[in-house]
Amino acid sequence: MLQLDENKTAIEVADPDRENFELAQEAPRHEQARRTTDALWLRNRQAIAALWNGREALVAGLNAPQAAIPSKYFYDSLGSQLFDAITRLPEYYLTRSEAAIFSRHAGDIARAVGAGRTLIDLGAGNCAKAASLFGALKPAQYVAVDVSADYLEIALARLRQQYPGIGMTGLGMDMSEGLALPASVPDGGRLFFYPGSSIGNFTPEDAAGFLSDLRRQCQRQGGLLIGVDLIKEKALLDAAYDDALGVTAAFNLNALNNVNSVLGSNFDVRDWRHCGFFNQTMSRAEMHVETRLAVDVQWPGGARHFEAGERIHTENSYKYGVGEFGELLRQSGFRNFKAWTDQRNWFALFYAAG
Ligand code: AVI
Repeated sequence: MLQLDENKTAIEVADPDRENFELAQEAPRHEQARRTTDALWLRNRQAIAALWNGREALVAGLNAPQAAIPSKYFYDSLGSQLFDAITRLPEYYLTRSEAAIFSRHAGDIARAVGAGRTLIDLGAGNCAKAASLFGALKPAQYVAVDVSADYLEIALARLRQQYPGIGMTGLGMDMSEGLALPASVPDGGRLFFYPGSSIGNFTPEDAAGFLSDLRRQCQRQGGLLIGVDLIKEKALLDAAYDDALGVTAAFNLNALNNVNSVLGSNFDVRDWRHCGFFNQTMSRAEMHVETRLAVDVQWPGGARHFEAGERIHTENSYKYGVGEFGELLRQSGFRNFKAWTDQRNWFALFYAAG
């Protein structure tokens, strides 16, 4: 088990083999980069199709005794913008804590990772986080993956102008269906980037499955840079998932609008309220939508009655200890890792060599 010294914000478990990171200068950047808008829109249609094909699972979730909506339904175009706003809220410390780690330990992180990688940004959103690391990490290529491809395209259009030397590809993809990278993504020197503690949105069992999949896809000289939110005082976590302005509430309730457009259902958002809190027993922040009154919701081929006060579970966000997450990485097949934390020990960034 790892111990974190309060005054020490970096933990080294084992140094990655430095020679392994002499990489990819050989990668023919421009040939390997696919940057056409057409390709992106094709994949966008695939991502929309994935949500569409997920309708069966969505209906099963709505009909379950404890109703649930998969959290991928947060991220339509409006949902992605609301999430962006969440990251700027005073209560939502995660993004700022992670940024503080990057700026404090940039040199150390860059040395661990090595230059010339294919940076594969999982859940890229507005691509700002990865772009802020281009200077330090010096990737040869950037592959942005997100379920909301239209949002991605806007961000990539701007980045291509700013960084003409980095080949850029956008993939509109639903990663909850597994990560199938196209052949245009080189298999050597992959650096998977999974910031923001998105791994917390998987159950620990599913997280182990996802991490094992990434480990397999690392292949030659690959690695994973991943952000993880740490267990902390309940009041801080309650506020982070139920902010004073109600932005998280809008983000959560917007899932009902997205479900309406995918399923043709008739949820009336005004009938529902947001619930967000930290469940200490399960070590996870939970989000639910709760009916203000008894409602009947219909969709083509189905319907469900909800009693007043009934909830639909929309998200879990698991919180870990540093040692506990290190163990998960190890179980998932990563050989060794390094971890850095912010000064308050609220958040950790891990680099795991494949
Ligand atoms: C994307 N994910 C890491 C966020 C989280 O904190 O679990 C989503 C979120 N849910 C509510 N606020 C933010």
